[in-house]
Amino acid sequence: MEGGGSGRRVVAVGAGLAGLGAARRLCGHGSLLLLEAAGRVGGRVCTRPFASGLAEMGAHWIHGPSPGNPVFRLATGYSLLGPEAAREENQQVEVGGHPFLPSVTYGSSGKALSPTAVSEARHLFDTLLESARTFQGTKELPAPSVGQYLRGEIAQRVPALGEGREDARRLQLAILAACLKLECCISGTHSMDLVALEPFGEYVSLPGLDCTFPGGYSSLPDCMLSALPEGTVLLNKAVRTIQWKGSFREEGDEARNFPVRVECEDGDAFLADHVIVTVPLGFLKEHHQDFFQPPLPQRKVEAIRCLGFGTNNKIFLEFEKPFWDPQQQLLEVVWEDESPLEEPRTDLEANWFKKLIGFVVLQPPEQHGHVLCGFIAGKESEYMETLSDEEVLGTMTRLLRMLTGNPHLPAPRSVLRSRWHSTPYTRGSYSYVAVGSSGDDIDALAQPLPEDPEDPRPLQLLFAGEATHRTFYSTTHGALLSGWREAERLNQFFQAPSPAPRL
Ligand code: 6YU
Repeated sequence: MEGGGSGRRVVAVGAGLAGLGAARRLCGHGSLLLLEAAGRVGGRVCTRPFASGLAEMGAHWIHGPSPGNPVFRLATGYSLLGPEAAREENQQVEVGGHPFLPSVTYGSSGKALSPTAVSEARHLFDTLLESARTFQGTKELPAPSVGQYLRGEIAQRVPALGEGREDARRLQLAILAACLKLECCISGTHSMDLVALEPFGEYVSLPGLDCTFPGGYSSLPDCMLSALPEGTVLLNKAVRTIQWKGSFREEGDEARNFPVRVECEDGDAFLADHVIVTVPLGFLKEHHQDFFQPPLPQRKVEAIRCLGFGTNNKIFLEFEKPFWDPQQQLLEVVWEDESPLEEPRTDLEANWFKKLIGFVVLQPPEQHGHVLCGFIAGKESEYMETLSDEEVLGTMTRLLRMLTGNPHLPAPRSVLRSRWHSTPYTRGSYSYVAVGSSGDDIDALAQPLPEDPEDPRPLQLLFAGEATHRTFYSTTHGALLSGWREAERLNQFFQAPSPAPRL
């Protein structure tokens, strides 16, 4: 062991980008162990083989690939990105979280919708969404949630929609309902009525044309793992409890007491001075009461309880031949009888697939084959997880036949979907700032423990992970930065002169 912190023992829990990032920054400062429940690193970055290429079960794009994005910088450093991502003009594009892809929009009546009608409704939606980001610090809010605010604004504009023609107006409303579903996928929530309006503008979009990893997103955590000394990461090592504020004695040559004891599900236990907890908010929501002994302070529990953590899943479909035009990269779905001003359907069994927003065409086909990637959020997505592959494939086939108006459209050859809600060590997809919470809750979640700055054994528990980043929550770069933040906190502590012993 070299450098400051020598002799200090650090355990990190969770080998996603937050845990791996923290581990890399801590290398050489004390002894370090990274415990991961799964049999692989990467967490919600998870690439699997599918068809003739790869499928991203979790994170898909680098959102805002530009020099200000640490995932972009790291991936560039490891030479993991294609030539498009390296182009400077692509790094300057402002997409505001909605990358533009050439698209076709299918209506539920089996016809492609007029691009003019679609872009008119989308333009209105984007304008309203932009205005939803302007309420930070406002005391008198027009509505508590983004969804209620948007629906209120849409309701006021109903008479002008579709230039007053009833059928055109109904179509505009149906497209606006589809826009709300897309926003649910982006925010990882069941309904935009659950997303708080006041802090909505606090999330920061970085410049850059969203890009993918030609060799799979998992190539990034794999490279990060290779950069760590062998033996740092223990896989299939699920942590059951973290006892802190304790005095745990380790026998041996350097016998001493440690404040934290990490016990794994297989019975192994590790003593530490500091533990960086990077488990997802979904896992914390379900387990924090038993996971930490003694329990977490009330403020931390409150943050865990009130911040949002929802589900966004993907359904990959492989086709023998494409039924879409080669230039189309996005196939969108609009249910023509829906309106954001009406209550959504609640019968999940009969209607779950209507929450699907559409499909991204995986590019290039020479690498992936003919593969569509559907996105579906919320309770409908969680219901989809309970179905068999055959049921999902059957429903997708019927849906696509209806949308294309072609009852003979060949069924997909194979299907693969994510199930993030049922994944025991994740329990959902990513965090959002829910009604009843704010950015302060994100900061409270990130706060290390014990709270007392005078505590003689500080920084026993540190918290990282995407849900602890106030402006980049829900992203890979937020996760990575949060891991670096906590590693830096420890490094600074290790380098600070030791306080004089209390008399
Ligand atoms: C991004 C994207 N993206 C799609 C889908 C998902 C996510 N994200 P990890 O969970 O990775 O690691 C924790 C580890 O802890 C894990 O390995 C566990 O096994 C382990 N663990 C748990 N319990 C344990 C225990 N007891 N013992 C030991 N180990 C334990 N992000 O940048 N681009 O395209 C997408 C997408 C389907 C599921 C995404 C995307 C989110 C990222 O994947 C995610 O944030 C990070 O990987 C998390 O890393 P981590 O280390 O924190 O946890 C206004 C406003 C809007 C706000 N949102 C806008 C942005 C939208 C986000 N984009 C989403 C879109 C897609 C498609």
